[in-house]
Amino acid sequence: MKTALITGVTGQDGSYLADLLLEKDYTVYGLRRRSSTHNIENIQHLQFDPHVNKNSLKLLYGDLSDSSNLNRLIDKIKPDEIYNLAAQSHVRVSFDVPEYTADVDALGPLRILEAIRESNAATRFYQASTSELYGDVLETPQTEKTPFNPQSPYAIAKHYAFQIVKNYREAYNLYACNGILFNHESPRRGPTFVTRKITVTVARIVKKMQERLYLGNLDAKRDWGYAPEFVEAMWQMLQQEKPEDIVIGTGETHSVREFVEHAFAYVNIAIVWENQGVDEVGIDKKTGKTLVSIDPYYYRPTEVDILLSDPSLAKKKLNWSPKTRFKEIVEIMMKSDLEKV
Ligand code: NAP
Ligand code: G4F
Repeated sequence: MKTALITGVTGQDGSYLADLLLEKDYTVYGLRRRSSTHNIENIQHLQFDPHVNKNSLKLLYGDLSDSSNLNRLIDKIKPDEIYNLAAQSHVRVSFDVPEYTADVDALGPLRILEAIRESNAATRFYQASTSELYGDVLETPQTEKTPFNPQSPYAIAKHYAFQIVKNYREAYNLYACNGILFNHESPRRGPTFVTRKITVTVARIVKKMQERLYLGNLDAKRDWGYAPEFVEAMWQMLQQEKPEDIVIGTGETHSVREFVEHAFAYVNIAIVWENQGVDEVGIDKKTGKTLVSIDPYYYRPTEVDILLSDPSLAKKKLNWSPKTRFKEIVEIMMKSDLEKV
C-alpha cells in the first residue's frame, strides 16, 4: 500500500486527488492550514476521523511558509508520493499580496524539495505548475517547449517553482516533475475564480437573490478542462519510469463572454451585448433587463489574453486525454450551483 501527502487538500484539486488516491487504496495524508472558519467543504464527504475509520484521510496542520513543520512531517511520514497543490492560487490577488505569494508559491515547493532531500526517502514529487507561465504567449498552441513569459506575481512565483523542481531533479536525481496544467473547473472551484463566480451568480439571479453579475475582461480566453480528469493526470505523472514536465489541457479555447452566454442559456436566458469597454452590458433578450455589467476592479494590471494547450505529449506518455468539454463543464457547474443556492 502506498502513502501520499497532498498539500492544499481543502482546495478544488486536493479534494479530487484525495478521492482518487483513497479509491486506489493509498494511505492519504492531507496538509491543511489552520483557519478560524471551518473551510473543509470540499472534503466533507470523506471521513477524516481515525477513531471512526482508520483508513480515512489523515488531516495534518501545516503551512507552506513553515519549513520546520514541513521537515518534521515529511521526515516522519516518508511518503512515497507528495503532491504539492497548496498555493495562493489567485492571479488577481497576487498583485495585492505579491510577497506572500512568492513566499508560498515559490519558496514553498523549495522547502518541500529540501525536506525530501534531507529525509533520504525515495519520495516522488509532483508540483502544480501552470499555463499562467506562458503569460503573454510567445507561441500558440502552447507545448512543453513554448518559452515562458509570465505576467503576474503569481506566475513569476510559479516560474521559480518550475525551475527549482527541474534543478533538483537534475542536481540531486530526485523524481520531481511539473504538471503544466491549463485552467480546470468543477463544482468545487473556489467562488472567486471567474467560472464559478458566473455559475453561482447566475443561480442567484434566477432565484432572485441577486440582480446583476459584475465582471472584468470578457474577452480573455482560456483552455478550460474538468478538474476530476486533471487529477488523474497528476497521479499518472508520478507513475512513469522517468519524471517529466507535461502539459495537461483540452486543446480548445473559449472566452469569458462565451462562458457567460452558456451559463445563462442553461436557465433559458438569451444574453445580448450592447455598448463597448467599461460601458458594455449583457441584457436579457426577452425582458430587456441588464444582467451583466463591467466593474473595472476586476481588470488586472497585466492580463493574459489567451491560453490554448497542445496536450499531445500527455496523450503519448500518459495515455491521458480530456473527456468533458467546455459546454458540459458549464452545465455540470450550473446544475450544482442551482441545487446549492
Ligand atoms: P485552490 O482551490 O485555491 O486550493 C489551494 C489550496 O492551497 C487550498 O487547500 C488552500 O488552503 C491551500 N493553501 C493556500 N495557502 C497555503 C499555505 N500557505 N500553506 C498551506 N496550504 C495553503 O487551488 P486549486 O484550483 O485546487 O489548484 C491547485 C494547485 O494547482 C494550486 O497550486 C494552483 O496554483 C495550481 N493550478 C491550478 C489550476 C486551476 O485551473 N485550478 C491550473 C494550474 C495550476 P485553504 O483552504 O486554507 O485556503
Ligand atoms: O478564473 P480566473 O481568475 O483564472 P486565471 O487567472 O486564468 O487563473 C487560474 O488558472 C491558472 C491556470 O492558467 C491557474 F494557475 C490559477 O491558479 C487559477 O486557477 O480568470 C480567468 C480570466 C482572466 O483573464 C480574468 O481577467 O477571467 C477574467 N475575468 C473577467 N472577469 C475574471 C473576472 N476573473 C475573475 N477571477 N473574476 C472576474 O470577475
